[in-house]
This record gives sequence, C-alpha cells and structure tokens, in this order.
Amino acid sequence: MSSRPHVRVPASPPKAAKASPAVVSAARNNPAVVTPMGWMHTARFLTTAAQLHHLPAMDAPEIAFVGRSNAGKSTCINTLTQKKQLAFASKKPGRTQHINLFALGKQGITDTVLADLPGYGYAAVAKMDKLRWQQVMANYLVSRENLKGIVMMCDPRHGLTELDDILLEVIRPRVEEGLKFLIILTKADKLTRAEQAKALSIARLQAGGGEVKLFSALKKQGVDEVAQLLWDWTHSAEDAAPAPAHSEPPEAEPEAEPEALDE
Ligand SMILES: Nc1nc2c(ncn2[C@@H]2O[C@H](COP(=O)(O)OP(=O)(O)OP(=O)(O)O)[C@@H](O)[C@H]2O)c(=O)[nH]1
Ligand SMILES: [Mg+2]
Repeated sequence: MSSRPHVRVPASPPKAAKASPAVVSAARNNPAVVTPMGWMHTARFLTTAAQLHHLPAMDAPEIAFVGRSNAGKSTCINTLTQKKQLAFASKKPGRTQHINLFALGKQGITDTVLADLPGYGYAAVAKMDKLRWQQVMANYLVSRENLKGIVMMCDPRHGLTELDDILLEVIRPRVEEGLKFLIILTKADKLTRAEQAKALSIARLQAGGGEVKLFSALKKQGVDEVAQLLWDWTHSAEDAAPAPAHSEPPEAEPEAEPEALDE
C-alpha cells in the first residue's frame, strides 16, 4: 500500500482568492515580499542642490553615484528605478550639474536616498567651475552624515582615470570606517565577453577588495544584482547605521554662485 498521505493535489494551482485590504497591507509592510526591483521602482524626485549647504539633512541612508562625466550615472539610476526620465541623462557630457536626490521607500516613507552627482573630468567646463565642483564633491563625500555607500561608475573602455583615483583617495578613510563601495563598469554592451572579463579582473585589482559589477542599461545587464546589493547595504540589520562622517571637511566651500544651469 502506498504511504502517500490522502491529500488531493489539484492539477493546476487554485485561482488566487482576492486578499482582504488588511492582508494586502500586511504584505506591503512585510520586507520579505518587497523585492529590490520593486523597492527601486518606488523612486521619486526629492530635491536638487547646487551647493552643499542647500542639501537637506536626512536620516535615511544615502547612496551616491559618482564618476566621470558621461560615464552613465543618471542612466544607471533611471535603469535601476525603471523610470526613464527620473535623472537627467544626455549624450552631452556635463548634463548633471547639481546634486540631485531621489527617495526610495514604500508608501511614501523614505528609507533610502539616491544621490546623482555631477560628473567630473569634462574638458569643456571652465577651470573655476571645475575647481568649485571638485570642492563641493569632496566636501559632500567627506562630510555627508547619512552617506552609507558610494557607487563609482566607470566606462571600462577608459578604465579608472586619475580623477577617479583622486576620488578614491578622498573616500578611503570613510571606506575603512565601513562606508560601502561598489565600482560599476558601465556600457558593458560595448565590450565583447572576453573584454568584459578582462575589464572586470583589472577593476577588481584596482578596487582593492571592493565590489565590482558589469552593467549595461541597454541590455539590462547587472540590474538585478546592483539593486540587490544596494538593498543589502541599506536593509541588513548590522548595517542599519550610516558610516561615521569625518568631522572636518577639507576646506570651506567657495562663496561663488554656481554657473547658469540648464536642467
Ligand atoms: N550603450 C550604452 N550607452 C549608455 C549606457 N549608459 C549610458 N549610456 C549613454 O551614455 C551617455 C551618458 O549617460 P548619462 O547617464 O547622462 O551619463 P552621466 O554619467 O550621468 O553624465 P554627467 O551627468 O555628464 O556626469 C548617454 O548618451 C547614455 O545614453 C549603457 O549601458 N550602454
Ligand atoms: Mg548625469
């Protein structure tokens, strides 16, 4: 005789019963049923600031996207959040000239902030503006209290440049104190598989043990993986508190007004 229990298993799964509003609300609040991609899709514009002191102080952990101009930061944010025009992306380098903040979190509650930072290294920007932005950026990276992680975007066809190295030096003390760090190799669709593997191993050496991921907005490569990592950075219990900020920014912010911005 069969020892199988006498339970009738339906041939096809039963039609889902309509959940009561209480059940729906409980499911929404249950972190186990919120996927990293669903979480990313809650992104909405929060604010924009041309100078550091215009940025609101936030309690929620913040993740900054940094990298050379045209590396694909804004496009990456749009791809992760599945919102085509959330961050301004453009063929023309230097498109992002403010620090733009986006809020993530269900039901309008901000549990994480994404920061799209202006790119550096764009030759056509006037020298004074370049210096001003380098200063704003350095001050932001060193002193932003709720900064939890940095995503450095790098076009693997150019590799990490001198300016990327300078930025790595600026953030090194905070990374040593626990600030999360990821290098994203963008526009992976422009590389063959062999070139991707090579770029990955070179960047891993340069990242000194930090995470490196290939990404393509065009082919949607690496999207789930990056969303998962950013979720883990901001949702694991041990990492709940942001990394401590240095008490002293390197230098005071210049007084000069920003140049006219076209966003
Ligand atoms: N082929 C390809 N092109 C991409 C990808 N990501 C971005 N781009 C293109 O690269 C250009 C620059 O993208 P942005 O997202 O504006 O770059 P950014 O880093 O925000 O630039 P700044 O705001 O100047 O610092 C645009 O023409 C994008 O369409 C990608 O994954 N694949
Ligand atoms: Mg941009």
